Amino acid sequence: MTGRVIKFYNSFFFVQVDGELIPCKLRGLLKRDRKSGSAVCVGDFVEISRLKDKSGVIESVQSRRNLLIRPPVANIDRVILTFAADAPRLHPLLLNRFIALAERSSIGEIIICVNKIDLADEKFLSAYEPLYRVLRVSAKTGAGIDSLREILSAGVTVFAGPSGVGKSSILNAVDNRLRLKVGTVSEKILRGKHTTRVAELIAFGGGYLVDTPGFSAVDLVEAGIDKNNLRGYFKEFANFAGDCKFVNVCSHSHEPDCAVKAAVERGDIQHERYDCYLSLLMEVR
Ligand SMILES: Nc1nc2c(ncn2[C@@H]2O[C@H](COP(=O)(O)OP(=O)(O)OP(=O)(O)O)[C@@H](O)[C@H]2O)c(=O)[nH]1
Ligand SMILES: [Mg+2]
Ligand SMILES: [Zn+2]
Repeated sequence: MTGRVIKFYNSFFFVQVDGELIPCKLRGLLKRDRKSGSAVCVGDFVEISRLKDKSGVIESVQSRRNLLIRPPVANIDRVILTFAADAPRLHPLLLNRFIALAERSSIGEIIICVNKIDLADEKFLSAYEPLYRVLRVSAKTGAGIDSLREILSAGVTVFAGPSGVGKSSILNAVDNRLRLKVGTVSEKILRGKHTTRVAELIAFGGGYLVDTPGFSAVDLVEAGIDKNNLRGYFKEFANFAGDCKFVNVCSHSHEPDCAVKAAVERGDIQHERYDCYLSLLMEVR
């Protein structure tokens, strides 16, 4: 039987086969390469066999269309990078770190969503609107939730972002039957307690929503980002990089006659994006 992994919980992969949710263990062969990455992820399509006790065994995993690295979710259609206008405040470097990671994961559609617009005015993201779709919402007042809901009606959508920004709250606002657990920011920060513990595919409309545990410290190197590929994840650089003197190898940092740097000086590439690029480049070097 073929099914889809909906969640991993209590050492079982829960595989959806037609209308049924089957708790499955891994075939020993698959288990072995688990430490080298995830042999099976939420979102994977898998072949399973049934045991007498109604549980199952995952025999093999179908090849993935894509894989979001943090949190690991396979075969997704869009990622909504979620932040808060305040509490916790949004910083450009964190935003660009998340964007680079999403670009690295080959996700078709990357959307930036700023929640808690009832708390503070959010201005700096308008500079990102030529690059990515930006949504401004409030789970509390319901502002922007209708247009968000429309985007979610098909495909698999993952909500990713720091703890406390309100990912679970937004999903509850989108569909009040979900009743996902929500925690206070002070609980999360003072006690280091993340409210959402596991990523889970939740059926919604014709697709799935994925609530994920928040995270902030993302190791880019661990995600396969290095000094040679990082520039490829700043997509607007590609419009200019062909004119660099050291075409294809220019890191757009110290080289002479760099067309990306020239574009930054002319204002054709946003300064903030470029500064974040340089910071992340230092980090992966
Ligand atoms: N003022 C305001 N507070 C909000 C809004 N959305 C969520 N909150 C609050 O923010 C806190 C965190 O919300 P959660 O939904 O648990 O955040 P999360 O991103 O799911 O956090 P993790 O599961 O730990 O990753 C809660 O106290 C919510 O009530 C909003 O739009 N406005
Ligand atoms: Mg949550
Ligand atoms: Zn260059």
